[in-house]
Amino acid sequence: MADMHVIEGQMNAAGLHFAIVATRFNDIIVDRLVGGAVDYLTRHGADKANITIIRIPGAFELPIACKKIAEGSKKYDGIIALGAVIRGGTPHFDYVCAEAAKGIGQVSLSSGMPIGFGLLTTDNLEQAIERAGSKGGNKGVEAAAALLETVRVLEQL
Ligand code: INI
Repeated sequence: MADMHVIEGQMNAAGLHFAIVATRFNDIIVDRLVGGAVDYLTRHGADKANITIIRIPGAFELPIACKKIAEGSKKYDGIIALGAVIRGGTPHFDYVCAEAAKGIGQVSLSSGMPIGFGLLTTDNLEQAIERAGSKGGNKGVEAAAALLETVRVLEQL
């Protein structure tokens, strides 16, 4: 039997341009996600000069910022969307999470721009801390890794 043809992404960020969109809301957590994403990209060959960090108010604003970046110019090969929504006592959490996740997905599909989804949605601050560089890993690193792999796969399709 002939060998299968397998397409997969090389984890090499050299020469690529990235936009990291990060919320100011819960910045104590989000700054750790940003640090993780930048660290991952540079350790995989990205030039720091090719990484742009864009700060926005909260997770609800992630889709519109991603849309503007994706459609506004051809400056970037991919976007990493970072934020943290932490459940409070009201349904506000559910609306913000749903709009952010749905909106980012829509922007990615309609624009064709790959977006790494690094939005923490947790019940409390402790769970967020766990996923921002402690025992649960770092969601910013995961989003950067997924984005890089996706960029490298899409360029072969
Ligand atoms: N934005 C977040 O990024 N995280 C949150 O936990 C959060 N909570 O809990 O309210 C939050 N709200 C702000 C929202 O994203 C918008 O910035 C705001 O509603 C103005 O549009």
